[in-house]
This record gives sequence, structure tokens and C-alpha cells, in this order.
Amino acid sequence: MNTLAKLRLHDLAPEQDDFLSAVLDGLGRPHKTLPCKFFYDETGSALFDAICDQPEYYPTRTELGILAAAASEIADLAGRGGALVEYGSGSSLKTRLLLDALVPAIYMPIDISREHMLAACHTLAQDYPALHLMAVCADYTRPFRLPQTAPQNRRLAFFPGSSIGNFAPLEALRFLKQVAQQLSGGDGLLIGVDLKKDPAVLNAAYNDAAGVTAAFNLNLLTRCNRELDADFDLDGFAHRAFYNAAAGRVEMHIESQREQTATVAGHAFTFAAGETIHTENSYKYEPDEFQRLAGQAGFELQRTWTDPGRLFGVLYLRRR
Ligand code: AVI
Repeated sequence: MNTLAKLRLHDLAPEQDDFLSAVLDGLGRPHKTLPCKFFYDETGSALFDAICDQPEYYPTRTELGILAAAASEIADLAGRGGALVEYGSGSSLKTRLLLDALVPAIYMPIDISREHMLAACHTLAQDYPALHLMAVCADYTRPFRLPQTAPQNRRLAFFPGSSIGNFAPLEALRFLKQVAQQLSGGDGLLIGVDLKKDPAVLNAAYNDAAGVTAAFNLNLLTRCNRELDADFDLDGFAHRAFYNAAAGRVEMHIESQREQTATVAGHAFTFAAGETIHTENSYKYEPDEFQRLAGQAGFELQRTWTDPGRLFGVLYLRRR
């Protein structure tokens, strides 16, 4: 069978982010910052995959275990044979677990990276020959319209990996409201949320002994050197990650080890010893905290699954 016959690309031609402007803007602020979305060049994506395999980084394997155990209950709640809409590329094992359990008529991944998503879709098309794949190339952090599907195809939106944690709470609310708009009353949202826990567990997860998270964080500077004609001395900066309990988030920073100056595309930036570039926030939630946030976006909690250690939550919410 020609698998391509079942794959359609809906290219909404998302605006590509301007790395140079973001770096000049972020490093020009009183508290230097770089947006975490720039972690994911080819090296950064490979490093992120390696993070997920580190013994200290529990979220990926914990969520996968929860989904495997809950898959048929999820299918009972969401209904089988509908449309699975994933915010992200769908190259993960988690997607396959849901495809096996829900047997949807349609799988609709949404991703800004067209090539990566299409590669994942081609593999899925071979393994799931009956599935209609509607790949949507879009930036889901900005407003966009989903392609129409037949009203009988109930939608289940899927946002795994605790990626919601990388949004500040107001951005998370805006994102959840957009998802609600893209669903009809009664449709579901299945979302992975990393839970608040012993800070020692969180600190270990973002400071793995093998140094993979450190390499992932510092790759931002390597990327600036390669792509933006910058001259960061990689030996002069170090990875810092810690749980900020007051803010309810793990923060990642790149810390300057001495007073120094670096240039980016001809613009000079000075760093004091100990000064940091704030590169990522990863918010952690209590289940009821997240339930309230989702409630404000128009969702009603139906079911929460966690692991025995209550490290991670998978929530099924219904669009009101
Ligand atoms: C993608 N995101 C959910 C990860 C997280 O845990 O916030 C990114 C990450 N940063 C460091 N390790 C993993």
C-alpha cells in the first residue's frame, strides 16, 4: 500500500524564530536571559534525548510507565476511533502507546519543525497503515487554526513530557485556552505534568552525574559561537540548576566563572564573576494547582494517574 496516500501536510508556514535578535535582546537585559526554545538544534535535540535516559531524570520513563498502565482507561474516557491531536512531533513511544490503545481514525501532530515531523509521520504511516495522518506545521505557542475534521471524530489533545512546565503560568493559561478553543465540548485533553516533590530529587534530575544536562545548557553558547559569530569561551561558563521553591520551578542558568566580555555579531556583552544567563524555567505543580489553572481555561478534571512515588501526573481533562 502507498503509505503517502494517507499523509497530508497542512503547512501554516510558521514564522521562524530569529535567534540573533533573541540573543541580542536577552543578553542586553539587566538580568541576562536566553529563551529555552533555542536549546533544540540538532545537537541540543540529541542531548535532550540523552537527558531522558539519565537515571536521575525521572519524568520521561515515569510518564511512559503511567501511560502504559492507564492506556485502556484513557481509551475508555476519550473514546476510540476519533482524532488524536498531539502538540509536538509524535516521534516518541508515548504516541505509539496511545495509537495502539485508542486506534484513532486520525492522528494530527503539530510541530514547528516540518522535516522532523514528516520523518516521524512516514515511519508511523508504515506501522499504522489504516491511520490518516494530518501533519500540521505550526508554532503552537502562537494562535493558529487546526484543520477541520469530521464532527464524529471526537478529539483527544495530547501534550506529554511536562512541556507545559516550560511555560510561565500565564503563558500556560494562554496555551490551555488555545487548546480549549481547538476542541469541542466533551473532547479531552491528556497532559503530562511534573509534580512538586523533594527538592533533592529535582536538583539531581537537572544536575545528572554524567553532565548531560550541563552539556545541553552550555550548547546554547556553542550554538551562538557557531551561528552568530560569537566568541564565548566555554571554559569560562558553568551550568547551574536548582529548585526555586518560592517560584515553584527548577531554574537553569549559565554562570560566568569570572569577569569577562563576549561578543555576538559585533555586540559586546560584559559579565561579572558569578553573573548568570537565565536559560530555562521548569514549573512543577501540585495536582490541584494544575486543576485550577486548567479550570480557568475551560477544562474539568476527570482523572489523574500518578506513579507510586507521586513524581509525575498524567491528567485527563474534559473540555466543558
Ligand atoms: C522539555 N522539558 C519538559 C524539559 C524539562 O524538564 O523542563 C527540558 C529539560 N531541561 C533540562 N532537562 C530537561
